[in-house]
Amino acid sequence: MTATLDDAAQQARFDALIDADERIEPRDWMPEAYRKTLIRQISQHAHSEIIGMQPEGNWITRAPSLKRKAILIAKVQDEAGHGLYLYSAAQTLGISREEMTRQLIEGQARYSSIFNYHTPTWADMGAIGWLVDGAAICNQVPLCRASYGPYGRAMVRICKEESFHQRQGFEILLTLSRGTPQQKQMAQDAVNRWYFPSLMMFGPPDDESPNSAQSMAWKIKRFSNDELRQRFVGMLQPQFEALGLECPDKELYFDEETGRWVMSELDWEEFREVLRGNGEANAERIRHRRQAHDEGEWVREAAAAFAAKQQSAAA
Ligand code: FAQ
Repeated sequence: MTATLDDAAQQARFDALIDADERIEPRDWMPEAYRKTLIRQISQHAHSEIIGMQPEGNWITRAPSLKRKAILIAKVQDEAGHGLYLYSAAQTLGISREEMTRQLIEGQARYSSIFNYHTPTWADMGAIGWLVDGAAICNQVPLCRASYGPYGRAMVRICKEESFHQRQGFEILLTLSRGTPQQKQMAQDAVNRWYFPSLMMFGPPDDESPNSAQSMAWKIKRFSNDELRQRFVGMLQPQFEALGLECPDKELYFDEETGRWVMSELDWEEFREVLRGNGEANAERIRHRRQAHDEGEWVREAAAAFAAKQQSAAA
């Protein structure tokens, strides 16, 4: 029946679903700009999960015990799974997995700025789990209510796994913080390096965020970049105390009057440079991903041959 509706009626039906906080599903008509925005955000998100495997994957062979190694392997594997759910959600919008992969390995696609930093010490695994997965949860819990059904549903499972990831990162830092003075220093040093970049994961300040207003009107995003950053900073402060570590932002205070955290100015020039591809690890991340893609060609060929064989057997 919807196929007979004209554009204005389709738009009115779409607006009514959004207003009523109902979900848009792949079968539904949607404005072209809504589809494009979702493809942009979901594919960037998927790429982040996939590229995000690299900084931690780098430590799998060097984790300090068998138990730590098993946990880290499981975590990195979870991130691969998140990438796959998200690529599948994006595919429901009409873009192919091949096209998204091409955009990534040819360096045309964005992925989170945070994965362009190096991981020189074991404590970085703690800082990534606590701060990076922590920021990811803060950003992604509201996305469980995103107006596009396949995206919101993918986020539910992803968030459950991310909260395990955050706790494992916290526990690594706690163990180091209660260890020798050198171990505690290593934990503090990792937190010093990851704290500010993790705050930039939420995106540019609201007055420089071109996509926020429309994404919020469409109920893809439920909170602005700065609102989520505020929430995250507040969440971290008691955890710093529990860890016995210091917050690297020495100017941070809570303004009782406005009810907001006042933090030192983030280095937005550094953020822009990372987005331009000039972060410390951008080139390495893409080179590595391209190499993995090339080396995986025989696996894709074998999977396609197997699928064709099954199909002809079923015919
Ligand atoms: N990095 O107008 P806005 C994870 C771009 S998953 C790079 O504010 P929007 C799990 C933005 O794309 C982490 N680019 O944009 C894990 C836009 O450029 P465009 C990923 C950024 O979309 C843990 C331009 O700046 N999470 O960590 C960044 O409304 C450990 C203007 O920005 C998600 O992707 C950035 N940080 O808001 C995995 C969550 N920020 O596209 C492994 C879903 C902004 O116009 C290990 N995404 N840009 O060329 C979102 O919530 C939103 O897309 C934001 C940005 C909040 C990231």
